[in-house]
Amino acid sequence: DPYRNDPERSPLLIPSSKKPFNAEPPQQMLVDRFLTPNHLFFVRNHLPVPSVEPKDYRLDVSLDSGSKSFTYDDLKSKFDKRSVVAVTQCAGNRRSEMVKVKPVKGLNWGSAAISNAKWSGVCLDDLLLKQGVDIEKVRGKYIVFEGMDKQPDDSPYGASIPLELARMLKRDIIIAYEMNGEPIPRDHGFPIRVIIPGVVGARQVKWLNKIYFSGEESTSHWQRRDYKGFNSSIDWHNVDFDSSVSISQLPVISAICEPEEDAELEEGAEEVTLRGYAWSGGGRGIIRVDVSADGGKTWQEARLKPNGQSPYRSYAWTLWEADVPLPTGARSTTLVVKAVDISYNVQPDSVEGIWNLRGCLSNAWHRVKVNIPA
Ligand code: MTE
Ligand code: MO
Repeated sequence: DPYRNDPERSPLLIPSSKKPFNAEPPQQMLVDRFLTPNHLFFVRNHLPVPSVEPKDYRLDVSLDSGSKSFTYDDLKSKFDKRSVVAVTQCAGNRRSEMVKVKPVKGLNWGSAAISNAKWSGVCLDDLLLKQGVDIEKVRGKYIVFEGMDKQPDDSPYGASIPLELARMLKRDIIIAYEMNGEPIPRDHGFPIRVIIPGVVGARQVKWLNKIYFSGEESTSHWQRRDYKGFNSSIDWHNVDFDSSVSISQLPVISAICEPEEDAELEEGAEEVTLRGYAWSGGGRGIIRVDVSADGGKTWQEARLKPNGQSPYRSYAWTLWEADVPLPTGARSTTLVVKAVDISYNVQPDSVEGIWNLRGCLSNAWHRVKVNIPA
């Protein structure tokens, strides 16, 4: 069993697959805290979790000028420590809603394949500068990251982002050795992972051991044959993965985490309290969250809990709450949420129009049906 050395996990996590291990926390617990506790942070593994002894660890950074290896101690002691609070979200978050329209290939994620943590480590820029390299001048089109987890044919998990994007994010890309002030747990990339804030989870390579520049994207399955979007008429017979752009910065999303689908509210309840998250990729902060208790006919604004970041460089999520009056006499109703980011991007109203064969980017208005016993 290649998974026999996987770490122990919190019994609170709800698995969507066990080998490889994939799991999300209970959604109500997800929004109890601004920083998701490490043991509740959602897990997305494609392969067995590598066991790495810190003393044996090396990060190889290859450049035109030659390559250099950094030990775990080098990374922790030879550089300034930088932190960023950022969301990690799987492109498949909320996929289960897409499945209801038409089947898709992928793990059946609910609304909790997303978490928010404070990551600390070395700024990518500093790592390169140490080797005398200015990211503004480096040649190549992509920066490629490789992990230590391997497929049966020995090829590692890998991902890349355009150099242009790395330049834009510059000091915000972190080669992380800490998650919420602790060494990164094994499931989340011990000892080192890259954090690329505002960008899809798939590029935040865990168990990172190689960085290099290239004229082309990472050749990994996950870069070339997965994590791309398509229109809803594309199916597995006519899909051409090469024709679509890799997902990087994610669109605006929100979800109601409480109450949950099919919840029984209090007898004769006249009001309901909603709690949830909102977030957008590319550092775009959330400026408004609208909620409805009548299926989207009428709306009110939720109370936002400020995340402490600039709206133009907002990588953390925004938690929100709202007390909403329920339609009088109704025995059931649909609660809805939709968020607006600083670019005034909004969420699509229905999932039908954004359906895609991999079930990625499921960010339609989030609807939750609840019952109100008389
Ligand atoms: N890195 C490696 N090496 N192997 C992986 O399977 N999964 C990716 C990414 N980095 C993955 C990886 C995907 S698809 C996501 S969504 C995030 O890690 C999930 O990070 P988490 O497990 O810390 O929540
Ligand atoms: Mo993912």
